[in-house]
Order: sequence, then structure tokens, then C-alpha cells
Amino acid sequence: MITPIPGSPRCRSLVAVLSFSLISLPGCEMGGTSSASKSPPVEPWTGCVDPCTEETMGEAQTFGLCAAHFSPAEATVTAGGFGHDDVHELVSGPPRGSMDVVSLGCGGSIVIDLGPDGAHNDGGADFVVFENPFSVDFPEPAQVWVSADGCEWAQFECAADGDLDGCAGRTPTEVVWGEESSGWDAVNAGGDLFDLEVVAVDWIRFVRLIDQSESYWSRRDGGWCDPGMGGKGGFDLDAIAVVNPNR
Ligand SMILES: [Ca+2]
Ligand SMILES: [Ca+2]
Ligand SMILES: [Ca+2]
Ligand SMILES: [Ca+2]
Repeated sequence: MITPIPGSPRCRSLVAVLSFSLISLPGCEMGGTSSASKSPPVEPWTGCVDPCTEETMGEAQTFGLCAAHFSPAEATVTAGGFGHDDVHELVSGPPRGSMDVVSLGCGGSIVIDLGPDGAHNDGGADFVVFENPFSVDFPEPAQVWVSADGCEWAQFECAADGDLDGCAGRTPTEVVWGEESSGWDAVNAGGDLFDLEVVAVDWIRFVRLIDQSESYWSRRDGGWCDPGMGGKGGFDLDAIAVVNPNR
């Protein structure tokens, strides 16, 4: 089934919505063995993605430019897929808050292209992932992978079944873009900070997020990823910010 994606000024094109909910975004080829199943992949992900095309790129180099790959969970797609009609617009640019997100669903994944400037490994945190946890008590964790070329990936360890150390999707956004009159500071805006030093990588262009909510919520009351929860469980991406974009 071929379905047009309406409403995205940066990316008006067609996507293939396959029976297993794998969605190919314009300007980007499908990569590897993405799964839309409830259970996250356990093997290192080595699939390739292509960069955004000129057509899909925004101007700013400080934030994610577009989704190079999107593989939401089937349950979330079936439930209407929050943000799925406008994926590029909602995950690119600065953090705009808890409604300006795309739901991956439990076990879903997405790859964000940071553009040709990418993110360098400077001192301290190098990029920040903004999900929409309303408090630290309601995380929807995702594992973070990074790549320079869209093919070779390094993985940040994510303790999704423990203290969530190393996961994205656990720290609320404190400052939404445009709210801070004195200037926006990526490191102090909330979200989850990642330092490329941890994975011994000098520079990246792509960030892949793989939802791990099942690991976290299956051990708690009312498992948030369980069937019957309407596909609401799972990571919701607002934005990714590069800390030192002009290096
Ligand atoms: Ca660093
Ligand atoms: Ca969320
Ligand atoms: Ca969610
Ligand atoms: Ca957003």
C-alpha cells in the first residue's frame, strides 16, 4: 500500500506503509533489519541509512534535520500513530514540547540525520535527546546508537531494566525553544545528554533511537506496553540538539 504523507513542507513525498509498519521516508533508503515488533532488537544494528536530501534538510545545523529512517511499532500505527503524518517536521528543529513529538511505540525505532556538520566529540556532552516525559517517574526509555556514515553504529549502553543509566527518554524537557529570553542553552534545557567520549567516537551524523519501554514497564503495574493500552506506550521524540554545532 502506498500512502502519501500530507502536511510536511520539507518532505512532501510518498512513503510505503508495509504490512509490518516499516516506513520509508523520502530521500532515505531503508536500512538493514529493522523490526516493528514489540520486542527490541538484541543484536547490534548494522543497517545503513542514507542522509537527508537537499529537499528534506532544514537550514539550522544545531538540531536534527529529518528522519532518515522510521520504523514505528505496529500497535502504535494501528492506534493512529501520534505525529506519524508529519514525521520530519516534528522531529527536526528545536524542542517544542510534549505535543510536538512522534510516537515510536514500544520497540519502534527512528534515525535522525543531524546534517553534514553533525556532532563532534568536545569536552562534556555532545548532543541532547528530548523526549516528553512529564516527570522522572514516567520514563519511556530508548537505546541510543550513533553513526558517522549511516552504516557503522556504536551503541550507548542503556539500563532499561534497571536505573535507566545511559538511556534517552528519562529526563523531562525544562526549557522549550523560544521560552528563554536570555538565549537557549542545550546543556541546561533538560532532556538526556550524551557524550561521544563514552563510545569513543569523534564525530557523528546520525542518531538512532530504539525504544526499550517494554523492558522498563513490563516489570511494573499495568505494563504500559501491554496489548490493550492502545499503543500509547513507547518513546516519543521531540528533538535532538547538537551542543557545539559551530565547532
Ligand atoms: Ca564529548
Ligand atoms: Ca513519552
Ligand atoms: Ca509514549
Ligand atoms: Ca519536536
